[in-house]
Amino acid sequence: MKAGINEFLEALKARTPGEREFHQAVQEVVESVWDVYQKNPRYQKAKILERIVEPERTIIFRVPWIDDRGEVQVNRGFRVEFNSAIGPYKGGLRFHPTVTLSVLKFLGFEQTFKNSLTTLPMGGGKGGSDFSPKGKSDNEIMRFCQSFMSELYRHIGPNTDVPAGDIGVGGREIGFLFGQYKRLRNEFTGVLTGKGIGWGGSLIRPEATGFGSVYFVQHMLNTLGKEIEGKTFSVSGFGNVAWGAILKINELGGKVVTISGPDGYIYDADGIKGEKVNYLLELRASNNDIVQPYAEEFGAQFIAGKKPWECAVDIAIPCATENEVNLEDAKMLVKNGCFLVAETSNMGCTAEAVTYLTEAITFAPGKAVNAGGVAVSGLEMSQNSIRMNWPKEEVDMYLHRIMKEIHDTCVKYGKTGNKVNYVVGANIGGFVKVADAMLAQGVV
Ligand code: 2IT
Repeated sequence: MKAGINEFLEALKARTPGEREFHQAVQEVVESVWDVYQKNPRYQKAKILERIVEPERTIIFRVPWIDDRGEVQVNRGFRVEFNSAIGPYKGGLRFHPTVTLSVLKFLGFEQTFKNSLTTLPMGGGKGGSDFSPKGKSDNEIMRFCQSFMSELYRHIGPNTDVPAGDIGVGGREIGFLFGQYKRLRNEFTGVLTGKGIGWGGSLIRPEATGFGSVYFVQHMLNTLGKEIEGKTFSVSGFGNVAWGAILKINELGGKVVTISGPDGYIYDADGIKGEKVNYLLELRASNNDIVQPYAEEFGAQFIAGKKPWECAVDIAIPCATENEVNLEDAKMLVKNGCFLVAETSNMGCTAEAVTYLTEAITFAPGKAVNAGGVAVSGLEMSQNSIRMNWPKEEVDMYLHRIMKEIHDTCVKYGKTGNKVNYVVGANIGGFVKVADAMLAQGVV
């Protein structure tokens, strides 16, 4: 690592002790943009890097609620408003016991560059809570969402900060959150995305992250002279993102043989298709956070306590959570013939896995591959602003176009010889636009 980078990261770590996930996300970006930064004295003079790693605002609050037995529960709520240089803060809410300030700072930081890559005017933010939806009743989830929004509502707005879903926050939770916001503000506005179709949501938003990821894979394959038809995929996770990706892979003639949960993974040699894909939605709605019931329902294999990366496939699409692919997993994938990894979870691969995969095969990072989700959130905001609903063909057409533009940006900034370094391309492409906007707006 270059001495300057090391010095920068050491100073960051001293200022933000223990924020491991945040440090990991910053290190990847700083390593990618360092040379661009060194060549631009205006960036340096304006201390763009020092400013860009500091959230504009961080809100941490108590979320008290009453469970079904009448007992008081207390969780912690967060909203990290990271960067508003190119638009209102935009990014999801995560409800999961692993949520910490460090996790949300890494996510908000990533979101800033991801949103920049989408070409739409959205800044970066992320929020959530250490609340675990697992095993909770719908009423408990509603009471939690209402309490969470009773504080959050004063910090957000359609031109200020527009949250959406992430892990543990889907259509049901967005509904409860939106209802409480509307009640408190007495305003029906596009303050959240991922809304239901009948009340301001956008067609294709539920599918968008998965669809966008597969469109991105199509472009990656094109540059290699290959196509999706006939390829075998391993997918991790079983939520909304995995569901969308699996739908699109099937449509394009690929075969998906795995999904996974915290309990282990499913291997379905016949392919996860047809009614099996819709079953994923039932699994998620059950609030149990396990995939094993799939094996019982469809007679597939369940491998307890393991990750799907030990299976032989052509292409791997991690769709679950951060650091779900480590160096050992990455080596196993490559050894078994995998030639492309499209990271669809945010920071789904450890730093070592990213370095290894980038050298060994073709790898693209989450902030490029999974940007279709937030891109369609941006389109939902546009539709809300003009009080219109676009047909699904139109939304899908924009999504296609945006994923192609993100791929083009990665190629523009990341191509050396005949190989594309998608990590470098995405980081520089996302960074330059935000940095230039910060420069133009002065020291704020
Ligand atoms: O990580 C992400 O991009 C999301 N969870 C979606 C964010 C959004 O605002 O739609």
